[in-house]
Amino acid sequence: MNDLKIVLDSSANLTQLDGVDFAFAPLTVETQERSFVDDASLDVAEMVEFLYSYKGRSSTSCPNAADWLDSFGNAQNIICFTITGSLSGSYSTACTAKRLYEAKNEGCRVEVIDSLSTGPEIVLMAEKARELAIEGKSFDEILDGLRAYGTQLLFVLESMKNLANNGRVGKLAAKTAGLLGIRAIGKASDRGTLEMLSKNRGSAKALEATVEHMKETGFAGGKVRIDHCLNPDAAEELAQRIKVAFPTALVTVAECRGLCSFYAEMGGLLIGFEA
Ligand code: X90
Repeated sequence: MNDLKIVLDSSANLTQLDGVDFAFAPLTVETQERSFVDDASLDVAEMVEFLYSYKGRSSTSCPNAADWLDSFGNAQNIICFTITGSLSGSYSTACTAKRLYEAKNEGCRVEVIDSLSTGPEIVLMAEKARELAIEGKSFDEILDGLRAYGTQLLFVLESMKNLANNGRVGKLAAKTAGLLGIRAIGKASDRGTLEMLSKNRGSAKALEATVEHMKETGFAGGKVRIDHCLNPDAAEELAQRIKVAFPTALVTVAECRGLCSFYAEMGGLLIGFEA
């Protein structure tokens, strides 16, 4: 299929995807003083520094149907991936946009897929869709291929304050992160919620445990994508550890954009992988 458009929301941390028609719809990070639209022009580091010292209330909001329609443009065949519908309204507004778009544009097709995840796991799914499109597969064959594709997401967080304050995780789970030097590791559950796996003291221990959790979660040496929030050193060290444990692993490192930076917070890592 040479006319597939891939559309995501900004939770995927992807502003560009070569070889295929592509767009993304931004989420927004809001504080009482400033609002940050998570588009390609956002200065993520500046936002994270601001939030780090900001003491007031902050929250996020998902794209509305009009934002999604903008990113659909006038494409004929669209696959749209959203952040987990269990924690965000993004999936629901994308479904509304799909109904409006298909009603208005006869013969056009939009498939909305709830990733039940975020960040790098969405990117793996989008790259799989692109690969199948470039191979010449039909729309339905691409959807079948995506259903058969197994991926997982782990996270390593130094603070879960914003997740807890916005009701995306229980206060008790959030308490373990945020203690000095403690990193909480968890995964995206199969219901698209946060599932805690372990707490670890210090960066080295946390990265070692992450590789172990990847094994337990079914990783055997395929594609891995690590998105970090202002923590390139830990991301690189984790990439090295993964390559030592799995010589066939193909590891990519990238930066979180605004939405994931808000929730993963300074130092946070998100690891998407094939499993
Ligand atoms: O609609 C909105 O305002 C967006 C709400 C998003 C809430 C969760 C974002 C999580 C971002 C943190 C760790 C990974 C969690 C895995 C979830 C399945 C990243």
